[in-house]
Amino acid sequence: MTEETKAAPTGVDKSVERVSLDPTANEMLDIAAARGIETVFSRAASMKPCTVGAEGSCCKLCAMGPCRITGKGKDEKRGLCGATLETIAARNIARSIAGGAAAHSDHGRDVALMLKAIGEGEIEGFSIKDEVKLYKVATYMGIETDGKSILEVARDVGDKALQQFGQQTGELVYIDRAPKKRQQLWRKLNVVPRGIDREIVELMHRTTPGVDQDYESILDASVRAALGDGWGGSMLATDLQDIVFGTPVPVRSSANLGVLKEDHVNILIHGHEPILASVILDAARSPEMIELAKSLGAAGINIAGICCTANESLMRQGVPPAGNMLHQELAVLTGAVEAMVVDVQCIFQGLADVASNFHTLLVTTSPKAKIGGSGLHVEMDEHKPLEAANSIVRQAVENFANRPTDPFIPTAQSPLVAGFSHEYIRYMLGGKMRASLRPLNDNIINGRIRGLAAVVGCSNARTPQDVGVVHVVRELIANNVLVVVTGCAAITSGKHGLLTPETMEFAGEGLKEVCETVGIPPVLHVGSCVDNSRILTILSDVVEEGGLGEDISDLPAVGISPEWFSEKALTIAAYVAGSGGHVIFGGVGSPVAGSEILVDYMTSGWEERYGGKLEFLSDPADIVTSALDAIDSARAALKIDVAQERVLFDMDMRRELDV
Ligand code: MSK
Repeated sequence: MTEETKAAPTGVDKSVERVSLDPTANEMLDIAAARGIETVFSRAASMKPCTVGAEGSCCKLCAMGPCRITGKGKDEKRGLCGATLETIAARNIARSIAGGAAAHSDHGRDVALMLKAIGEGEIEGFSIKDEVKLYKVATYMGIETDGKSILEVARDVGDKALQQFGQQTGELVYIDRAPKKRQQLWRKLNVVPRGIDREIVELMHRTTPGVDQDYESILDASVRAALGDGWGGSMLATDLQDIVFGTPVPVRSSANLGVLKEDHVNILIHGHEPILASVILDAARSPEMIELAKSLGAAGINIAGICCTANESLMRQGVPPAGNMLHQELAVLTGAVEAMVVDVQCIFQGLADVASNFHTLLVTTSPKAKIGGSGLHVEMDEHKPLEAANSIVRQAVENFANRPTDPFIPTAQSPLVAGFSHEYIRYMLGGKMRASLRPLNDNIINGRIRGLAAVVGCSNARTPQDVGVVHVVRELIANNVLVVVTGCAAITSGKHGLLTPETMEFAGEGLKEVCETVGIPPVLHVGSCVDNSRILTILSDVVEEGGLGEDISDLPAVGISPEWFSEKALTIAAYVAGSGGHVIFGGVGSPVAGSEILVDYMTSGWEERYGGKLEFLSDPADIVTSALDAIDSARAALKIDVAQERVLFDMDMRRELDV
């Protein structure tokens, strides 16, 4: 935290005290408790999760159940149809993976539809922001560009992208972007995705009662659907968003609730798709709206973000994130938010209840995501999005007059640098003419950088907010591991001051030297949830650069989600493990913990099959130990292992993490 927080109001409910590493969150929960407003945090304190469901041992797929397989001798027990515990647990996680893949990929589909419509001149106010990337993607897709206008190329790229969703046979085009050895393995194992939608639908079919009853087969199909997301839906979302909204380059901003402004109309944008952020920003910057705001006594209009809409708009327009997923209700509790405008994913239904205690307008905008209640639904016509945005911003501005006289905006905010797209990382390391990852590979080989870690994913009200992410990131950089962050973990890192060049002070000597030379922070913000695909691209590029093996599974690299909550996180885990990555999840434990057979298969079984694995470790210290062990084993196998001391936290660092 860079600034002192204001004294919080009194009326602290001890049951929700210190549920976050972020003092700002605890302050806002004091307000909720004092006013008797329920939040996700207070519900987490009063409602216990179902332990049978949590470990994947409950089958509710048919009307003979639900069948709960628990207790002594559970491995011998069966559901009414005879389903074994491992089949039940495999079906449960498979359906979560299908759900996550559907969410990311449907997001990608909407961007493809948008690009095609831009190419056909059907969307007002949008053009192609990154022409270089448009041509690069056209090349990936084998699209002829000679003699075509930019808009015609955009139309054809949009079309080809849309085909990837409905394709029934063959291979997704982006599979070719994986290391050659990985592609061969996928073909041998018959897990190359044929079409993005096809794999998701087939996974739902397989897991309906009476179809696939072999846990290995169910999990192979899960990996296939997840690969269709990682190397398909999500990768397309990332690429096409860069084409339309611009490929991110480093940008300065600030994170936490202190970015809200007492004398401004505050509009929060929340969800996942950058189109919402883009048009709301355009509307809010129009002289007409600013004039209206001033005429009503505000100094201006302030836009801030929550969740991945925050990441998308932060990276491209410098919009400050007000917080990660668990901050959505806390932001409304300030009483200083005129409108919370949402699109899709990670939006709590409870937001409507919290907002009803204040003047805040909760505005849904997607036909796929309505909340009901007292909220407002202003559907964004994809062909005329600015019309809806103008209407929303106008209503938000007019709502300024209804703001309570006693809003409480904490002052805490931390400066940050975000926007390290994989293109920018290459440029940063090699310059415009020789953009390359060579310096990165060389410094991994010489041991200055011990390895790479992607710290990604959510926050979860069942575990203290931010503790896992902050602990893991700080310990890894102290041990010379270069960290990239996405999603809510990126916002968490930003809130806690880990996304600035000054973070070097916590880095090990080798990593610090590299960061000083290149001029980068040791923790790089690379984007939103769908931008985990950028991490796949970076890993493939590192392999291709040479000197660190022939496949992603050879790299001294790990993927970690210390505080996951969403099924989308499980999909990411499955596509990273299926791509050869060692994945570690923290927080709430394994969703297949009920079946030892499945736990073993997704660790050692997957390691044997894919060279990657998924393990669940709830203690952040264990996560760090496992991550460093995985990195060191990979270094030893590559014969680049130089003995390195494990750096332990000093007392000050530990005290800061002590919750
Ligand atoms: S928003 S999926 S809580 S990262 Fe992408 Fe955050 Fe997880 Fe949603």
